[in-house]
Amino acid sequence: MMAYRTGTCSFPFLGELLLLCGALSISSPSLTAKEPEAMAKKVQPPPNMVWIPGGEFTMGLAKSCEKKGFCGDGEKDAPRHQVRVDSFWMDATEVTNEQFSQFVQATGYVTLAEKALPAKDYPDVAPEHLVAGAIVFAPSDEPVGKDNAYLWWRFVPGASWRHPLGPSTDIVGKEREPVVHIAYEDALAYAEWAGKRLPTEAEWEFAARGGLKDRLFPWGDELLLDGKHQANTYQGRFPMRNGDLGTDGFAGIAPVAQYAANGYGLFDMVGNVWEWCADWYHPQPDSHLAPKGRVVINPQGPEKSFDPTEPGVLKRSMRGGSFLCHESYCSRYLLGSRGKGDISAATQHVGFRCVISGSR
Ligand SMILES: [Ca+2]
Repeated sequence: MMAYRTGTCSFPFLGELLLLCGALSISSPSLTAKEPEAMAKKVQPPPNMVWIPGGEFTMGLAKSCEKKGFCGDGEKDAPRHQVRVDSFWMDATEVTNEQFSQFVQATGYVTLAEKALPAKDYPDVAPEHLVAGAIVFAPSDEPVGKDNAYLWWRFVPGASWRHPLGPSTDIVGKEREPVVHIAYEDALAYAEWAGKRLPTEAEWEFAARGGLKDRLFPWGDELLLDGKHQANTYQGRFPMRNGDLGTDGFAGIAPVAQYAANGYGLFDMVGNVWEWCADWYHPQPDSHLAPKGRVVINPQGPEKSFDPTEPGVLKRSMRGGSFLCHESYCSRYLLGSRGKGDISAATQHVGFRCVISGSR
């Protein structure tokens, strides 16, 4: 992720509080005649969410990535281990512009990208990077190496979820596209308002697998199924101007739910936009380590952020890859592979979805 707008502040982890807000559990020692009816109302599925039955699974990249040469840069920080997660509800789709607009209209919330950063809090950041704005994909006019993402990203003043590519752009007609330019605290704020929380990495991966075991994608081990794309990624010359051929049906971001859902009814767990998870990022999180043969139960991530490539930047994990994932560059759309994001960065290919703990 980019280093723009990188701060030193941290943001409170609201997961535990939100767990309480979102719980649908029922307990009543003495039932009356009216209570069964009330209980029936309580266990109605939350709108636009699907039930993820908890269970045990192998977390991490499936070994089949080795045979296919897909492992790429995702393998080294996605070690395989056994994990068990409790059941939960999950948004069927990424949070859309329409949904985020409802949140903003109800609360007056202003996202991080819409606010200029105070110079006194960021003495090491150049003044031109303290203005309100966000990080936008900037295709190259010439072929470039794939080892320096700064070559195809740029900070655009005035870019935000309302203006994804800059001040002259808007989201009219894009109500069903996932909201983007969402910093981690923005995702938390939405989740709290909605009575939800962000998923842990373990929950996210368990859900993304859709009930299948040891696969590279929610639908199997091949990118295409019966010759057809199953997710919005990138085909063509990356990251060239007009290089995105859109063979999968979309050049750029797609509206949500344009491809088949996985086994749990979740859409777009691969591609389209990255999704924030609640865990701090660490390449080898202690919370996921267990003696061989033991199962890690409901891991919550490490206590601290640590990215060896940018050790001073606070980062949270993110999952799923985006519309910019290309086989020559990014293998992190594979199930089990991991992403990471500066919590204070708002970027064009990052969004989120929420979960609710509880029962049904
Ligand atoms: Ca595409």
